Amino acid sequence: MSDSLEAIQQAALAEIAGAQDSRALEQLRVQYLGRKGRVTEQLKQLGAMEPEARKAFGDRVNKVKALVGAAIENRADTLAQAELAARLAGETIDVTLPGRGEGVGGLHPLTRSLQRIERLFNELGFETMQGPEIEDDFHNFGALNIPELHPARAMQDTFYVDDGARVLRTHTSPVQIRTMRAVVESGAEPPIRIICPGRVYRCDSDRTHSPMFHQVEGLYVAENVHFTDLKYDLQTFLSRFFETEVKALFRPSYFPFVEPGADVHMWWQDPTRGTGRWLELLGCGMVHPKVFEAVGIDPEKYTGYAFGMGVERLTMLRYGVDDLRLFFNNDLRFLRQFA
Ligand code: 2U9
Repeated sequence: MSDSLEAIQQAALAEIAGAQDSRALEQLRVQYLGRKGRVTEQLKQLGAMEPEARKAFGDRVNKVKALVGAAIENRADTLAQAELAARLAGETIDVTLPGRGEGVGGLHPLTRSLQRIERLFNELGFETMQGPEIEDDFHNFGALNIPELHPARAMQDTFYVDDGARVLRTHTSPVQIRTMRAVVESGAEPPIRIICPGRVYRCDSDRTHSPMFHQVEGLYVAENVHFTDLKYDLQTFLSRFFETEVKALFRPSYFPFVEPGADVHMWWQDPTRGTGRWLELLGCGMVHPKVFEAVGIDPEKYTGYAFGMGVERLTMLRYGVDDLRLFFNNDLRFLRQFA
């Protein structure tokens, strides 16, 4: 065997034995047996040799090639076994370790509030109704006596979809419209006593406004429904919701879909300072005759009251939360306090 072939073989076997991973081994394979590898290069000498010598040298080169190839295969098996053993050792699970305990989830404060409001009204005889969050102009505006040029329709308040053909509902009132229409179309008559909880959308965002928030609206339609019924029912609800005898104030206000309309305030006593003030809670009023006409209910025969409240606002007051965005950040330190 020529000196350099012998040297190449020794070097190859030594390096292969020392290869630490399959990548290094692959590099050695290229370095020795590749098309331009050190063993392959030896074959170039064949051209300058006598036929006798050529055959003998060719045989030697091929033997070295086979030897180095076999050494690489061998080492590859060893490395693969070591790598597998290392992985298995790393993935061992100690099944005798104690468990970490089952984390128990809790309801979001808004969900709790929403369910609580709904339950309190169900107890007063209101049935829960729901409807779509994408609405058409008639159900969200037209039927509610919100005229074409009313500011509530302006771009800054309403999210339009389908090139303005439909809207994300700006209140849950379309559910009341749909319910009254369904009653009329079925040939039935009032009384109707419903509560409509759900998501609503307005193009508005700051410390006290979120582009998506929750409302609960209510509607009671029957013969001889009066403003006093509205006052009594809301007073009852508020005292139960805040778990104290709420002092309520009804102050005249304007909404296109009610007449008369009112804002409801409650007296808020500061226990530490001994002072107090009126806080606005919700809006309400007697259903506007035009709304009854739009759905086909006779306003001469029936009257009704309606009210609307923001669930976030009521929840903030009940729990003393001062930033609306806390409800939507999903910070567990905040949420866990309600679990
Ligand atoms: C029909 C007829 C009348 C629902 C009403 C309010 C007054 C009101 C606000 C409270 C806080 C909206 O979320 S908020 O910003 N709502 O003040 N809502 S009367 O009146 C209706 C609804 C449906 C058919």
